[in-house]
Amino acid sequence: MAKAKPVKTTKAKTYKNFIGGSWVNSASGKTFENRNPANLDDIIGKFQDSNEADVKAAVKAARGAFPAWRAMPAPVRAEILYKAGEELIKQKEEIAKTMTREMGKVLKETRGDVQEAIDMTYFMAGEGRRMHGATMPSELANKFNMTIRQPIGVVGMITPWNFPIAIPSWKIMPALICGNTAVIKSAPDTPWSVWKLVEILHNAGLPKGVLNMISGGGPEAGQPLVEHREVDIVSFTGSTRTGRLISEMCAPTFKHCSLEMGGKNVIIVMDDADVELAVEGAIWAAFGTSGQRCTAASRMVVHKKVIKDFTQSLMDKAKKLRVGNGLDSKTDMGPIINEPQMEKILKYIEIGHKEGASMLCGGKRLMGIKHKNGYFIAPTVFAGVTEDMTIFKEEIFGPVTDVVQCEDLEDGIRIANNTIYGLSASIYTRDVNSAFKAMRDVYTGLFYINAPTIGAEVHLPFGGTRNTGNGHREAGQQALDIFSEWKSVYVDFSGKIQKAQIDN
Ligand code: UN1
Repeated sequence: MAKAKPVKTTKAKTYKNFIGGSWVNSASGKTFENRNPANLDDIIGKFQDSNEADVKAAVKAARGAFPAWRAMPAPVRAEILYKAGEELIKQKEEIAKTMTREMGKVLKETRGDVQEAIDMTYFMAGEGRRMHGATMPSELANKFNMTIRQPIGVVGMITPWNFPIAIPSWKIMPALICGNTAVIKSAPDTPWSVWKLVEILHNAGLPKGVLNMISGGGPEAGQPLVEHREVDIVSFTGSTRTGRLISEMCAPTFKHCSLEMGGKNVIIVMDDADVELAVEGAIWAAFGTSGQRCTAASRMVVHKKVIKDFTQSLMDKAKKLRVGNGLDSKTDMGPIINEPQMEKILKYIEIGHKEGASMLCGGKRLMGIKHKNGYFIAPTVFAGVTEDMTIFKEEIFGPVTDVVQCEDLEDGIRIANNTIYGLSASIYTRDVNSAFKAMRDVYTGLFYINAPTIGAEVHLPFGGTRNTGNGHREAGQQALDIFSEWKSVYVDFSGKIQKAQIDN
């Protein structure tokens, strides 16, 4: 869980867990440090190193708060969300700056992260006055049928570091608007952003115990949260490996479990595409957030007729990206989140090399004066990548992308689908027929036409097929299906016994 071997220690504030409406220390009294991956001398704060005892206290608080929260009318619950949304708007710039210090991505992206949380908060607050069910005719006279949503109970949330406030909001806002209570465990690399969101919701008037927060590691705090018998739903975003373990832990008690996991996202570039537009999209999708997005484009599948131009331009533009501290307005790409992640990316680069792909640029850790105090990797482009290579198959989660040649549209679609994942895909083409064929036949949860693989909006469902997910969708009204259960209601106003399906 440690971020790095620190160089110096600056004075740091200690942040607490939030349980039952109070800010509290961890049961063990231990804390851990949260350092800036662009500058390891910069310490954001100390955070509680939570364990099972903290999980138990948090779940108990959430359970205790459930009956009253469930009974509160959804539009009244929504008022609290609206207030939180207003506060997020007020604090957007300050939150973005600290988030950049906390996890590295450039300021315009952390502003976007906060904006996404604002959008989600307002969108879900709106659901407080919608949350539609349906009314249906009955097969019997004088009988009325309808469906209503009901909250489930306590939600355990485990969130990642790459969208430190947006993704927690994807889980917290729909869970709360539906009438559930929750315990969120923040990612060890980004506890501040979650702390901030929780503080804002608390100040907006959330009743005690409705939302509880603990910080700490996966095995120490995440696992007891997933396994706690009073947790009814687990909502997780992170690696496919961890998601599989969580799914197994939830299975014995049929605990609901919503998983948002890895990707090996693809941009298909056809011979009739606006190649420069495709390159711009590729740069944004491959190197935005230093490639540390589940939706990052790590495979460029390019028609043989335009592959030369595309690759040349991609390489030229990747080389020009300015890598550095995300707070500097001249920086295009920030650092890698932590040392183990950086090592993992460098390992994949080495494997790409060994397996025979040609590295056109990047491929190494940056160690100059601007970089030596953080974890920076130069934007890396591999050409000549084939489908048998490890870098074609596995999620790297870093600033590394592959260029793969295709023969035609059918071949491009086939290569795009040759993956165990299915989060996001895109096609650049000017031919409407090609666009629609690819849209239909590429098996992913997100699909873009003439746009990169990133940029999902909060009112559309977000999630993926195959090993990316387990069938759920976050965001959009579809997120409500994770955090509520349907009840079918039959009202008989005939005053006599009526029997469905029985002949007389
Ligand atoms: C992620 O890729 O990890 O679609 C989340 C986007 C963002 C969310 C991405 N709205 O780019």
